[in-house]
Amino acid sequence: MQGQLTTIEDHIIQCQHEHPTATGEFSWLLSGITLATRIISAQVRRAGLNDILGETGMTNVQGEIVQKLDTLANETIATCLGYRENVGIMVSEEDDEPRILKEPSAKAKYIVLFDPLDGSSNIDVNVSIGTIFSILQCRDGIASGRSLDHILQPGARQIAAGYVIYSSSTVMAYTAGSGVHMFTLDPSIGAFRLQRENVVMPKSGKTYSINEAYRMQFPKGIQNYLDWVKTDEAGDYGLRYIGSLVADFHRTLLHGGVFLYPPTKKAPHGKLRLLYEASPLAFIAEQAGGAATDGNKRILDKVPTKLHERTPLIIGSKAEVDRVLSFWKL
Ligand code: P6P
Repeated sequence: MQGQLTTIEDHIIQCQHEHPTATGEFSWLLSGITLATRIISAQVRRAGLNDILGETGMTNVQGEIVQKLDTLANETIATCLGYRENVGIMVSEEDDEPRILKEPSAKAKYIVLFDPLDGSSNIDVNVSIGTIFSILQCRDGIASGRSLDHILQPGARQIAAGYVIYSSSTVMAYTAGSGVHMFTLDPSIGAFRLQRENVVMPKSGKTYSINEAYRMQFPKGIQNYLDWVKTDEAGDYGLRYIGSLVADFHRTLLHGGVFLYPPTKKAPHGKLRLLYEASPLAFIAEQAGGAATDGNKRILDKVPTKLHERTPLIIGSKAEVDRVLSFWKL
């Protein structure tokens, strides 16, 4: 399907024989996300021209200062998904509680979880930012009204996951369990066009991505890894850290290497959120042949205990993730 004009919606429907979730209703759901991210992309591109840079003066449930574009992105996604009759519950990094759009039912069976604008502290300095999303299915047989019972599922149960990076171009990557596929937004037609099918993460890569300013707060094993990468034995490792998870992950997916956000004294359980950051990116990483762990457990096996649960995250090429673990677990 390369070359011809294949939109993401076409792709889902054309592949539906490959996996059960890619039915027309799934394509309809995903079109709500692509519509929202097209609107967000347009706003991000004009951020310096409209009065949407800077802070709202509010603080979110994460204790982070909310940027104007955070709020805009959050409400845009909520509005676009609100028109999808098959979405029952929405979970956002920006919302204290889940939004119950419709009581979970055979019809309103999907749960969409998202970080509407990850890396938003970088907005004002024109650094790449992104949207991350995860799609779960409501569980059968659970009494309605107990939304957390539907939401707190391990990442291995995701129906689909993806991200959109707003950078020199706007690129969406998604998986529905049959490989990772990448699309570039073509502003001239307002559609995401197929760029690459079945993206494979390089099996290894000498790029490590971590905020070394926290070195003294990391576990000793991580400090030992950070010493090792600088030795002649390791060879020519390079450090790349954008400080925007979606951008650091996108580079890792395409070029290989490893991204690390270990526990720190300030964030003893890690800084990144399990349900709508680590889990969706772990699904993509594994579908592309990579790996993702919290240092003890595969990210996709972790059963969340609360909505905004945080987790340490080591994600990237399998050989590099295994190498980090070999130092951490010494
Ligand atoms: P630090 C952005 O605020 C974010 O949530 C991720 O996008 C990014 O990977 C991380 O935090 C950066 O955190 O502590 O290095 O500034």
